[in-house]
Amino acid sequence: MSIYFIGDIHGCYDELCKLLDIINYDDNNDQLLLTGDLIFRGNKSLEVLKLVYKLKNTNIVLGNHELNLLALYNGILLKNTIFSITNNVFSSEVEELINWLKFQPILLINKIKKFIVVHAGILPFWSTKKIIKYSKEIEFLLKSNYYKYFLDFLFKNIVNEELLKLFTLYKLKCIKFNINVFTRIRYYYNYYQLDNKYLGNPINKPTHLIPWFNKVQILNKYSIIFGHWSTLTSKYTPNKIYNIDTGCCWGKKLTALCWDNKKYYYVNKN
Ligand SMILES: [Mn+2]
Repeated sequence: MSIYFIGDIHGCYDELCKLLDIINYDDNNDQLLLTGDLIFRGNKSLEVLKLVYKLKNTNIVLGNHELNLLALYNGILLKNTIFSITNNVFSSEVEELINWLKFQPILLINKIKKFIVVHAGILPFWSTKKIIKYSKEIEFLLKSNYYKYFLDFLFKNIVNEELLKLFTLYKLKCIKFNINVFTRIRYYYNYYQLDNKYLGNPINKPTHLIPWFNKVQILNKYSIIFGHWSTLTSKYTPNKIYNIDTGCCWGKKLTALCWDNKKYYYVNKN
């Protein structure tokens, strides 16, 4: 039995199949963990979702593009407001997939193998306990009957009274900040404000920006496997920080990491 991670697939279904072939993935014995952003940009998003949905020993964490899909499906975002959306995600089969997606976690933690999987990142001072608590709050809202209201708040800042029965406005704002950290962070500045402009490597970064993975406290206990940052090169990340988004949808490659021997496998974009 082996554990494999695969980075951001973004609708690159053919490359995913090839990669599963190369690692000889056995759904009965191995485990596959995906860093989120399975969809959009590439043109086979629906095929990717259907495949992952049917694999039984596979777990994903939600990325910003899965949240976009949930918002699109609920009419909170409009199709033409998302530049990366492609053709065929909205077929008749999608309802079942949406219901499955909203039950997927923001974070995976393996306390025995000592790793955490998240789409984008965490903040350096967050303890294991906090990370679990913050992710559970988000997962609770996504699974709940109030999930459309939560998406309204997330994408449009609309506060429904029903939400305020669950959390105070201040708490809701904290939850929104946390979900943005888990699914979108690359750099922060000034008391942990998230930057969404600079995508490059730390070597050329504007001086006020700090990459999220600098001085992460829980690295003394856990490794972190993440995606979301296809322009980040591994020589700029500390030990135990594994970025496995290698920009397949941008014409580069799709990456798998085998946890047992830390070996990487690649498939170039077709
Ligand atoms: Mn992403």
